[in-house]
Amino acid sequence: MTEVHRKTVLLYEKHGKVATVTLNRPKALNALNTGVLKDLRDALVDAEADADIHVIVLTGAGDRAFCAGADIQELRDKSAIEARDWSLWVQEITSYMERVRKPILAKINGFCLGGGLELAMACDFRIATDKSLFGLPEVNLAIIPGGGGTQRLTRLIGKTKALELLMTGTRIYAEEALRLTLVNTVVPVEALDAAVEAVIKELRTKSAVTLGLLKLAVNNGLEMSLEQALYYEAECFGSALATEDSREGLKAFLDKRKAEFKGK
Ligand code: DAK
Repeated sequence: MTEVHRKTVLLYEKHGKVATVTLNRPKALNALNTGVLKDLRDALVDAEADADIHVIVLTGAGDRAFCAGADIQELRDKSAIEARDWSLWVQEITSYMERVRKPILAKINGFCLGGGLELAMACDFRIATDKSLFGLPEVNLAIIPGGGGTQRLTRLIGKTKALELLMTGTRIYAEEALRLTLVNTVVPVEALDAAVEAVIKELRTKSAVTLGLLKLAVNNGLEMSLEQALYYEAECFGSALATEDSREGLKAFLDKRKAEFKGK
């Protein structure tokens, strides 16, 4: 069954085990304003709470952009205090994306710039068309990324290239983004749906609860010392072993049959 919630600036659909969230301002290249970000947060909260949803896909409407960044008009009109409060609120959304206990796939076709790339970097997979363009061009506006861009880009591709992209504001094509391990997969536009489906199909064979634990172990562990992170991994391992699904997975292996997971 497909459930569609139509909102002006964001589309939120559930089909089978997949929730698709579409940034829906194609005329403004899906630029992020407060309305989009509020609806995005609501959609993610709903998808996380819905036990039927296994995977979340985040994408942009139209064929030109995933998202061209924060809405420059809205940014320009903010006072210093409004900008600080907005900043904290936006950072909370991207951090929440990393805590959502379900895989989030960014499906990218076209511009993926500024705040758009910041959203994509908070996702767990980035699957892009070969015509997609990536960058953090904030320096050209005499501002800096404020939605996690300076930190997540550095963690994903390393300091040398991160500083180059941040300081020059250069846009790179998907193939270069792939080389830098900024994205997982690059395909021609006509193969994008199939590439996303292939990842979803693979993830659906896994236990949802295990995927959630893996995501927490990686994302939270990255912020700890190695010693703390290893301890945290052991705690997550303990939680994984306590699930019904792990009992089923281990037993199915010994029974030489395919496991059937329930996400519990
Ligand atoms: N905001 C608002 N409108 C945008 C936009 C944006 N970021 N990007 C494009 N648009 C609008 C254009 O104004 C234009 O609207 P109309 O003139 O038709 O009404 C329409 O989208 C089509 O764009 P163009 O006519 O410019 O199309 P082109 O093909 O010529 O160029 C482009 C495409 C992507 C190269 C160009 O639009 C462009 O350079 N856009 C701006 C890209 C950019 O600089 N992005 C970074 C924005 S700053 C923070 C969190 C996040 C951020 C900051 C703080 N905190 C939590 C504190 C993030 C900041 C940013 O993202």
